[in-house]
Amino acid sequence: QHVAQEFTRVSLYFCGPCVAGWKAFEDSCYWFSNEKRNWEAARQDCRNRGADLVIIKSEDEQNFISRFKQDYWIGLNDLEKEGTWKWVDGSPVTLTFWAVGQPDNGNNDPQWGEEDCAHVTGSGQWNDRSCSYPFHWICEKLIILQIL
Ligand SMILES: [Ca+2]
Ligand SMILES: [Ca+2]
Repeated sequence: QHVAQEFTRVSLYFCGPCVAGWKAFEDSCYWFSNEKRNWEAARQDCRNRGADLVIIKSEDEQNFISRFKQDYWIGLNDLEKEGTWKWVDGSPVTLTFWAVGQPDNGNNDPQWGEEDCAHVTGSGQWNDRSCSYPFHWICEKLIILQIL
């Protein structure tokens, strides 16, 4: 048991808490896609990785995400009921970082169509966009430490 504990401690120190390709931040690992996909396909990719689209729960996490200065799908949509935003894990949306004037559901402009999925923009603020639009995406997985 002592050896197992020591192994965990040493591997966390040298390898970090996340597997290769994932970035650690607080108690989660994050994966940033190189490709662009629609929201549903992006979410499916995260689920295939044992994760889900990122859920932003704090100002620190928002700052971490916005450091990458790119459009990324996040795990937030109002697909079920227009104007009622929900995180993919069903948790309530308490803290938001919408850009000024957003979400606007496409502002009734046929050019944009219905906008039911949320993404972070290059400036880090959130916007709603048609779920069929291809963006990069961020997956998040909780770090579960099992110290034997
Ligand atoms: Ca909408
Ligand atoms: Ca919008």
